[in-house]
Amino acid sequence: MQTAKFIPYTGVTYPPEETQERSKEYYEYMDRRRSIREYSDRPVDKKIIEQIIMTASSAPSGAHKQPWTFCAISDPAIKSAIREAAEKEEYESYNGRMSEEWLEALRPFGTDWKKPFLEIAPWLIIVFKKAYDLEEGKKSKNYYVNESVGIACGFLLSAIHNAGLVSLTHTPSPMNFLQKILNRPENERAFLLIPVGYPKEGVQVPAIDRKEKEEVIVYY
Ligand code: IYR
Repeated sequence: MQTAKFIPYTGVTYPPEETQERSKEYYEYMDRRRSIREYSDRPVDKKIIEQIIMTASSAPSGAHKQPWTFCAISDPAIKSAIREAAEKEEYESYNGRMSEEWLEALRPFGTDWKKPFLEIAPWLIIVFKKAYDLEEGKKSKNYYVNESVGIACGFLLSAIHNAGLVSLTHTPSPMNFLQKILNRPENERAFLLIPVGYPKEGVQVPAIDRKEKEEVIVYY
């Protein structure tokens, strides 16, 4: 049986004014993040990707199981294989699998089945969730897997934005081709595909607003 062992907390606290200022600045900084669908082919150093991923992996998780694997892909041949397979699925989705209501909801974003960013972005990070761990053939259960991996992806997106890079939360559907192309073990399921890089020069983004505080916060 394991026993609990505790160490001192090393996080920082700030005086109230500085707390006000920091929370405001962080909000304003994060509010400038946008999903980007057109990328430059400008390279991004592997060390940067590693630091971003380790930020994601610092996220809280059920029973601290960290039930995730981040596959970081820069190999052009693998990116091409992913693009080909993703576009095949997306073509089917846009031409019959998605409902008219869904297609209508996506119209403001101008998306279609073509996904050139999968080859152009210097990195694709594919996040896999692990419903259970597999070590030396032995299964052990993970907890709150979707919540944990979702939070880690949030950390990932904010780390990418903080580094001055851009990303997209892409969900080709179904995503099982990723498990095959990347030869992932049976306990891993693709969760999100996130291209990372610099935006294409002059890129435009959909003109959308975010909800006002009154629409998203209820105080009691
Ligand atoms: N997976 C498709 C469709 C799509 C679905 C949602 I919900 C979006 O917010 C955006 C796109 C695609 O990536 O085009």
